[in-house]
Amino acid sequence: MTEYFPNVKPIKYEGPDSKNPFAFKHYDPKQVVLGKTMAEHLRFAVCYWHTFKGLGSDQFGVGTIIRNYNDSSDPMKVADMTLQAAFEFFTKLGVGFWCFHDRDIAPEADNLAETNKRLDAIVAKAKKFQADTGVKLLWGTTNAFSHRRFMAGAGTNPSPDVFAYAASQIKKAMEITNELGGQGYVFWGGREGYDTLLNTDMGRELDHLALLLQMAVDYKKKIGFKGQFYIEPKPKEPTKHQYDFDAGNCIAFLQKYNLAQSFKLNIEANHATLASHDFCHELALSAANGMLGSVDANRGDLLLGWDTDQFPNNIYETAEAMYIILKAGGFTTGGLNFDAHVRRQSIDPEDLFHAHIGAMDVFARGLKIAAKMIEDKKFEKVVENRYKGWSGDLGKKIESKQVGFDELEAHTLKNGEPKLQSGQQELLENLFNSYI
Ligand code: XLS
Ligand code: NI
Ligand code: NI
Repeated sequence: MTEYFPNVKPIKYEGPDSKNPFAFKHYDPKQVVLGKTMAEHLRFAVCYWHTFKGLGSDQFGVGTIIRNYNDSSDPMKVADMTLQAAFEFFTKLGVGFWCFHDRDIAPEADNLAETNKRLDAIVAKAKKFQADTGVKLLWGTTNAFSHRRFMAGAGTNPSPDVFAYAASQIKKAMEITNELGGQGYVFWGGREGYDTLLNTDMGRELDHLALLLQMAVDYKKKIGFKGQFYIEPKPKEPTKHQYDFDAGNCIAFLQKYNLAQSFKLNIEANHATLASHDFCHELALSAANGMLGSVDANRGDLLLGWDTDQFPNNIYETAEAMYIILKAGGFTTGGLNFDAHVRRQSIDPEDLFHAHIGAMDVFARGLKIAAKMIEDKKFEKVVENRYKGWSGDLGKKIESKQVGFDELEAHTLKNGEPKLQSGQQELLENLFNSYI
């Protein structure tokens, strides 16, 4: 078999003192942290689109990256070689999972029937690679945003024919995800939004998006697909405004259309900042609503206003994120998918390894720090203490709905000004620093 990454041997854990750039310093898959191994906690996934199909193009220029698995004019030959390269990469890196869009693994043909045949051919091979390597599918999805037919959206398209096309693509993508034992399926509304209100019937588009999702829920039952459905919020890009703006918007939308039971959220760090939130806010809001499902682990650049999809490298952020994730019970079907790409000038195949090794290590460190914070219970006690009034007489009465405005007014008239307590933010930030 051709080796596509001949210069790289399987990546091993060598510990914090190692100077080997092709080794993990913190990610030790077998190390047990709070009762589970690091591999079980972190459930790392490599994404197919950026890692194997991304060639460094941007708004100002075509790709800069040349890969040996692209070296053919036959698109299915390229698809075959890429799949083989991908599984070599997954196993050398030692990740348990991968994620893909239908169009990443097999290119579109001239019509849907032919396109689906191409998919079937690749999926059969992927299934064999999965069985041989033990690498599993974290989630699958459809690309209903790149082709020109989707220029005005998929489920929110003004044309019912395009809606039908999108439904057909999702149907097939769900089937192949099921065939590959996918643990989830993601809906990212790439162009489900608008560019100008002058041509947009917003209420109708929202209704249609919900209809499409309801059909997917029905079809999931029909084919017995057991994976978890996720919505991935993003506020803008490519459209000016996307309906799945942020976690809060998605949750309200799902509740309005009675879909909340069938979905969780896939939170992407860079999408959070595009929505003027931060990654941890989106995780915490999802967790507070019982809807934290999976994560697209990446980072943006505060000075660039778009989805730069860089690899995560901020230990403060991964520590706080893992703290929230662990507090919410940890991942079940979800995991940490590196929806990130190397920079345009990182043209060597080895750069793909450096990117993932660093990202896995920074999340492993985050996990270790978060576990220590949980064991110490210091932050837990601070929060407990801050809300302790709610365990007193008045708090209990309010929470159990025994009192209303009249009783609360009487309480206030009797007791006067409430006693205040410090939020201690600086103290707590110092405490957090002491863990890093
Ligand atoms: C794009 C999204 C996309 C989804 C999957 O910004 O992050 O890659 O994760 O369609
Ligand atoms: Ni994403
Ligand atoms: Ni993104």
